[in-house]
Amino acid sequence: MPDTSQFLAMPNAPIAEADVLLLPIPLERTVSFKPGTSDAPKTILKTTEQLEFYEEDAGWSPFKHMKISVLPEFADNKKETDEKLHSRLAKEVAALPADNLFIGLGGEHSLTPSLVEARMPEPGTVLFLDAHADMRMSYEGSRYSHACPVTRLLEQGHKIVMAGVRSVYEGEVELIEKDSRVTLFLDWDLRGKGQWESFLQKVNSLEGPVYLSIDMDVFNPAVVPGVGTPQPGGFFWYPMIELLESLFSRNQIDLRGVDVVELVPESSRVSEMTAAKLLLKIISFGVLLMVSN
Ligand SMILES: [Mn+2]
Repeated sequence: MPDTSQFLAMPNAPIAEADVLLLPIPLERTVSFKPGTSDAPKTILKTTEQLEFYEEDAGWSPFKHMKISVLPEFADNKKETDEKLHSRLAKEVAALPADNLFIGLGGEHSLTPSLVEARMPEPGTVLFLDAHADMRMSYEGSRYSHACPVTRLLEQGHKIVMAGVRSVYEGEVELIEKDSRVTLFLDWDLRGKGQWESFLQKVNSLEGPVYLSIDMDVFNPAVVPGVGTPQPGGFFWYPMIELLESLFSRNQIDLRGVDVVELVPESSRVSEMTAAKLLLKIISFGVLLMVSN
């Protein structure tokens, strides 16, 4: 029996009928600091049982109007090489219907390029929210490390808008400075006068195919203490909502997919509740965007 969870304890719709497809990906191969992200998809989905059906920011009950399907977990076959695993992930996601809101629930950040390859084969923009720049060529021997996804995304030909970054090494700074395809909003810079507004404006001016990747370590550790590689600073809850509203109110974008990665469940359960609620917001705003397009 494949291992299948539910969102808000609702029955899963048949894949072909679903407005929202959620794929749990409990991938954990290259985590470097705090382990446990392979437990995140199941724990976050279990936590969704505590959410309300009403979503107070958009002011509606999204599930009265849409169907969701939580897919069986993408299994990590430990005998498979990283390369084989990632190409199987891309292949399985590419085989899914495309006329829906797709959400990948990690698992470590190395899964993003495979999802983007499947959902956005032509050049587009990846909005990459992360405490780290994740731009190493390879890390601890693997090109498929959670420290490398941005490098893979650039190789695929995408533009990157990166925000919340507050931990970079010198080589990454040099790469960002010379690559005009990368726009960086350092976390500290977002605190400057008018900077947050210009970031929202950038998000609100995106056009064409767009993919959103949220590393939960973009949040301040007081909001989300449970992540693999925490960093002081970072986003609080309402700025994240504001950011999502800016992105999803933009009906010129063609949103190809979203992922939420790198959570590590912890004893206070605040981290998994924040991730569960973030998923509810993404689904609510994302379906409103699909309907308006
Ligand atoms: Mn990351």
